[in-house]
Amino acid sequence: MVTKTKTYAQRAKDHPNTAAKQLLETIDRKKSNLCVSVDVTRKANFLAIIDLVGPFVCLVKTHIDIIEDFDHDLIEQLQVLSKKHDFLIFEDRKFADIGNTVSLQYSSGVHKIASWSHITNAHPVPGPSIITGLASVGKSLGRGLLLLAEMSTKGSLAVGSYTEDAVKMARAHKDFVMGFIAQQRMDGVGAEGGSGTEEEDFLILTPGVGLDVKGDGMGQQYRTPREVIVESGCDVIIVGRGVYGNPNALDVDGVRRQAERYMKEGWKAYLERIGE
Ligand code: 6AU
Repeated sequence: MVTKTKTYAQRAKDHPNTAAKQLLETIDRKKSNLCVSVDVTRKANFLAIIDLVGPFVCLVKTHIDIIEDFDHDLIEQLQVLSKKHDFLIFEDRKFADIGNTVSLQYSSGVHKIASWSHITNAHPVPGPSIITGLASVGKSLGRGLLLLAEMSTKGSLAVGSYTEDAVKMARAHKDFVMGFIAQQRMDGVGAEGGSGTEEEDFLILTPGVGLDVKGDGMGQQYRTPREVIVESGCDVIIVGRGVYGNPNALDVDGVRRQAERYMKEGWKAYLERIGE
């Protein structure tokens, strides 16, 4: 697997997808393949956690629709933090509807996701029209889309031919699809003759990462950064509760310490993968 052993910097150099290139460059610059998922419901907590983890991440992942006191100022402050700490923003919207509906959900409503989120994701379940619908809004803005080819949860239905078809859909829309939410590299998956496709470089962003526990009692399954980056060849580790802990009793030093810990583990695993 050629891509697996290339450095992030080498992959950034010629990457045709704007958002993928930006993310690879950020990873290389900050020596961090950590994305922190900030799944909290209050604006103050949300911004406080992002300011704490900012120095350690390449990407901040949001679920903007869970924030109870959302307002436009939150987006402005998020963008200020993105510049201050040099990270990209990924709204984990998991679009899953017809092209027309997702284009409206992406561009409009209260959240206007496309205007501030560099990266978003979608379930491939509606077929290729979900990509073209989202691309009609995001492509000219230089945004990138991740398809959910697999999920981290126990009993996920996104396996086998579903995953293969997701990869084929992405291959047909490489200008906008930058990669996958998945549990392993997708090189060669669904390719004719089973061969790897050297000219493609999809980024694999992987949730379900934790160092201290194996699950959350609600279907989530955790693997270590080493399992994800070295053994499965993924590119970015996505960590939520493992970093911020209990949002109602925020431990400021603890959040910083955990972010640094996951960043170091993720980078150590990457160096092992590329043979350094
Ligand atoms: O580390 P956690 O378990 O606290 O949070 C994991 C985050 C959550 C999920 O909505 C998301 O990752 N996620 C996704 C994404 C990123 O699309 C897919 C998946 O298969 N599993 C998963 O946990 O915000």
